[in-house]
Amino acid sequence: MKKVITYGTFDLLHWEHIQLLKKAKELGDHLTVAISTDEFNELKHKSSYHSYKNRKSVLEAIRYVDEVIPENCWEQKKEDILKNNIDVFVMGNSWKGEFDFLKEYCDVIYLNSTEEISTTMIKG
Ligand code: C2G
Repeated sequence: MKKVITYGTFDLLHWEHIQLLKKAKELGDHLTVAISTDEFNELKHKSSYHSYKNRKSVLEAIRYVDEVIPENCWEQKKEDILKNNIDVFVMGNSWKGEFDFLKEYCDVIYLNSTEEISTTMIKG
């Protein structure tokens, strides 16, 4: 079974998030999403409208998502990949190049998105 992982806050889910999750799932058979906890969001200087609990339940309702785990820190990716036997790490191209160090452990793919939408824009 080919396992894929991606990371993010996924607040106020919009169609570009869905596109990313759909394309990520198409790269394998199982998609794990590591969703930023409220505490980690503070570290990212990012406030989310919805709580971790609510953002997690929304993601779990999406057909492309097989498992949701917490993202507590920047440094957990290598351990997550090894512990969960991940084959492919995927992020939107807003992160292009940032996680190339993970190529030692799995494939690293940055997916194009028009980035037309941002949660901040939706919040208004
Ligand atoms: N994304 C996208 N298009 C958008 C907005 C976001 O493709 N219009 C992608 C981002 O590139 C990311 C994912 O959707 O891969 C989640 O985006 P956010 O929820 O904004 O998460 P982010 O703040 O990028 O946190 O350790 C990684 C971080 O947790 C990523």
